[in-house]
Amino acid sequence: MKDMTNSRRLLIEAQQFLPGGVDSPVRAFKAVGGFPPFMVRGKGSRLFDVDGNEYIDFVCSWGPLILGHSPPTVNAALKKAVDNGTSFGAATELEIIMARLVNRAFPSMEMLRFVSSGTEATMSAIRLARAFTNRDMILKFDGGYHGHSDSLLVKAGSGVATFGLPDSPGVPASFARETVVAPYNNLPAVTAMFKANPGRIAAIIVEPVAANMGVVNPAPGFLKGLRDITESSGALLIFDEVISGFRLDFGGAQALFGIKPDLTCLGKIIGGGLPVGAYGGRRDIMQMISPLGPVYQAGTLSGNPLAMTAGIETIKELSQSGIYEELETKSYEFGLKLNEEIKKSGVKARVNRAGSLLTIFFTDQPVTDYASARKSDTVAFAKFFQGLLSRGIYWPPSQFEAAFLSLAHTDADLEIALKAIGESLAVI
Ligand code: HOZ
Repeated sequence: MKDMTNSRRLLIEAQQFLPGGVDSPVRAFKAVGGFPPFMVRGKGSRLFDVDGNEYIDFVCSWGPLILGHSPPTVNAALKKAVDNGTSFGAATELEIIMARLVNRAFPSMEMLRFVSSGTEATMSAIRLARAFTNRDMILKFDGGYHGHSDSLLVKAGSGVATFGLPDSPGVPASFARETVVAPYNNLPAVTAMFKANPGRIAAIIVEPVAANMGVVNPAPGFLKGLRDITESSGALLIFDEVISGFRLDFGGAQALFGIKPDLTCLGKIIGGGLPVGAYGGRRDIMQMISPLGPVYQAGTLSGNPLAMTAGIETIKELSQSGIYEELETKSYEFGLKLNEEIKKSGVKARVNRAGSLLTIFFTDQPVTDYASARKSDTVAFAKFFQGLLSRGIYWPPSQFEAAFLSLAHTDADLEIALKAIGESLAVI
C-alpha cells in the first residue's frame, strides 16, 4: 500500500465544500473503493500526488493528453500566450488558425464554432439539428455519453453508468421523452424507432467508437447504416468525436471509417489540456448559428486564446508524419500483451481496443453494446483497479470508461504496467 496520508486529509477537507470532494463524479473513486490521490504534477507519462507517489497515467485527463503531460512545445507556447492576456472576449486570429487546422483534418466541418467543453458542443449541435430539421426528437444509444445536458442525459454512459444510475433526477420527463434510445450496434432497432416516429427525429447522435460504456467498436456496416437511415429520413447524423477526434486518426473516426456526418462535436485533444469544445459541419446547417442565423449560442470563454494556443500546438505536433502509426503500433502490442496476461491469469476478462483507447471488461462474453458491457464483473474490476493503484498505475476508476495511451508512454512504461496488470489479475 502507498502512503496516502495527505490525499486522505485533503479529501476530507474537500468534502466540506465540494460534493464528494470532487468536481466530476468518477474522480471520487466511489465505484472502486478507497480514496483518490490528489495530484500535484504531471510530466510525460507520469503523475505525482501530494504524498510524493508516482504513477504511470492511463487516464491522461480522460483523453486530452495524447502528447502526455506538460509537452514542452505546448507549455512554451502557453507561457508566451499568458503574457499577452488570458481572455479578451473578442475575436482573435488564433481562432482562424485553429479553425483552419481543424477543418484540414475534418473536411466535413466546413464551418465550426469553438465552445468551452464537449458538453457545450453536443448540447449546441443538438439545438442546431432541431432548428435545422424543425423536429424535436433525438436518437441516442444506450450507454452513449455526450456530456450532461438534459436531452442527452438519458440512459447515459460514463459516470451515469459507473454509478448505475437510472436517468438523472432534474431532467424533466417532458425533455427525456424527446430522446429515444437504441442499443449500440443495432440497426434494426434504429430503423424501428424511425418507423415508430415518422418525420419526428431531428438527429442521431453517436460516438462512432463508443468509449463511455468502456470501449465498444462499431460493428461493420453500423455507421454506414446510420448514415443511410438519416439520409433517407431527413434527419441529421451527428458524430460525437469528443474522445475519438484526433485520437483514432488525425481525422478522427470519420476518416478511419470513411463516413461523413452532417455535424461533428470535438473537445479534449483540441484543447491540448485546456477547456475547449467545438461543433461544426455542413455550411448550410452552420449558417443557422447566430449572428448569421437565428439559433442562439454564445460563451464568454469561447475561442479562449490560451485554449486556442494549446490546441494549435497540439494539432501541429499531431500532424507530423508517422505519429498515428507509432501510437497504433504501441497500442496494438500493448493490447496483445494484455490478452496474454489475462490468459495467464485464468481470469474471465477480455480487452476491447480501438487505437489507443482500451477497456478490460471482466467477462468472457464479447462486449458489443451497453447490455453486454453491464455483464462485466465490477467487483473484480474494483479489485484489479486497487491492485494497479497500489503498484503505481493510475487506471480509470470505472469499468465503464476507456483507458488512454499517449505518445509519452515508453516501452519501459508499458512493460512496468503489464507486470502490474499481471500481478493485479493474479489476486482476483
Ligand atoms: N465523464 C468523463 C469521462 N468520460 C470524466 C471526466 C472527469 O472526471 O474528469
